[in-house]
Amino acid sequence: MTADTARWIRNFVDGRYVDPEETGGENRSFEKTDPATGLVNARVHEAGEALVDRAVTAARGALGPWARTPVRERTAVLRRAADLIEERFEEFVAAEIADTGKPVTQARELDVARALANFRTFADVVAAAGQESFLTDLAGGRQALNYAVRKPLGVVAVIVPWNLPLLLLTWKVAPALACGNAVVVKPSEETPGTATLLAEVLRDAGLPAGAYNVVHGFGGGSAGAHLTAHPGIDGVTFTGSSATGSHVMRTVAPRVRPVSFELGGKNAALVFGDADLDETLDGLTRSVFANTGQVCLCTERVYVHRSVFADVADGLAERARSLRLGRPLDGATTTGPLISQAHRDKVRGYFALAEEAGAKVLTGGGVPALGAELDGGSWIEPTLWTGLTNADRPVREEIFGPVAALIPFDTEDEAIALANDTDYGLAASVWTTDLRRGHRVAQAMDVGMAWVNTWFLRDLRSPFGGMGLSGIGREGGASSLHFYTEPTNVCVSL
Ligand code: NAD
Ligand code: 6OD
Repeated sequence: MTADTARWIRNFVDGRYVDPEETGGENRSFEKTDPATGLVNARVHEAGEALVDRAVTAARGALGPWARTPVRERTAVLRRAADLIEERFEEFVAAEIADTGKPVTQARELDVARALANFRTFADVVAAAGQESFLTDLAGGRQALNYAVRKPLGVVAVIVPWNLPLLLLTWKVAPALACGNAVVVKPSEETPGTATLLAEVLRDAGLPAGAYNVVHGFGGGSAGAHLTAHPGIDGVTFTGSSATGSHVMRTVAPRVRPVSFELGGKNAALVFGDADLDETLDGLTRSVFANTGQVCLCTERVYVHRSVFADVADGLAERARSLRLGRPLDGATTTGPLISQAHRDKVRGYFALAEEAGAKVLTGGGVPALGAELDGGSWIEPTLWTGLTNADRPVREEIFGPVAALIPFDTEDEAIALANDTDYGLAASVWTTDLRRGHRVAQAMDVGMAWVNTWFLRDLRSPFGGMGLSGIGREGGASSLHFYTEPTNVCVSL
């Protein structure tokens, strides 16, 4: 597809698409390329300050009526949205692939499947939510009744990244809407497609105009910055890098708006000598290489007990070599490209740093030649290193690619100290057949999520988020209800 024939992706404000011609002096657009080929496959209309303002104004207008809609009707809209995504499942899969180049099996089984689960789960969670109340004993035998009513937070700015675009968007939009908020979403400039399709689905599911708006563009100087600086937003839920999170926090600080931040990670796996080798290698293969390493939860540091170090290193390298890079629509493809050439340059920068630090490359370390149109894409080889330590930049900084450093340890205490020696605190996985050790070590991890003998196994009712540079707050189940609502405590003297 050439730039001239590429499809248009438009902004969606107040229940309808906005044509580029309607935005006068702000009529700017940018090209979207297919990461698998490097070819332009869409033109995206960029929202300027005036269009972002229209979106926030529309959301403010929708807020009152939507917040007053009974919970059973709001949750019915969410369930219809899930049904409509199911009906248009393959369209969502195609849009996600066009934006990311990810393998069709993953788009179906993870990305779009989780959008359904997000809507259905948060419909259930909000429908079942109760309120705390306390009977307070007063002097003289009297009592007071305290109870809290939860009100929607208001107009929520939802800003999301490119790695799991629909999954991460619906993870926030579903609870926000279920709680009665109106949202203005800003998808990543790399992945505008599924957020836009979702607008049609929510409209068709009966969501009032203005309750879900999409503004496209970049961060600084573009839609992202206009949205977070807008005085009409009541809070920001953001998923992305720690550096951008810090920037967004400074932007909203003067107006003291609440933020929920799901940020970067530098996650560790700890493999003990008693681990089930096959189960561990299968788990590590997923946790290091899933989505081409572009999941915030991916493992980039693997600490292995010295007694099994050689077996784990050899076994993981063999599995890495068996991953199949190729066309997204080929059902046998396991591994897609990185999101962009710029991101590949960043990952390759860490390949150079690892080499300078004396790393031994167990496998990978380069750019594959896949032939034909794929050679224009941003492909990278799954890569494993030994010979690095926690002092080296490739072991300290988030790379966000299909790479990991394997580092030996001798004792449990040493493994815990190595894993916790990081500025991040998102996730960890512990591999052992000694369940007492599994609990002990998992609890000692300074992270938001610690898995034992598994990875990225999710119950959407449980808290999700990170410590340190990995974020602020938690979402999921009751944690989402807390972020997307504000309580008013009522105290009645009885
Ligand atoms: P990013 O921070 O560059 O961008 C994220 C979003 O923020 C995009 O929509 C972008 O346009 C927008 N943005 C950028 N600058 C902005 C600004 N000044 N104001 C407002 N918005 C702005 O991140 P990315 O490269 O898209 O995604 C990768 C990062 O996201 C990695 O660090 C990864 O770990 C993190 N991530 C974290 C989680 C989690 O749950 N903790 C999940 C997925 C990704
Ligand atoms: O599973 C989730 O709910 C979630 N927020 C996953 C985040 C993955 C990061 O890339």
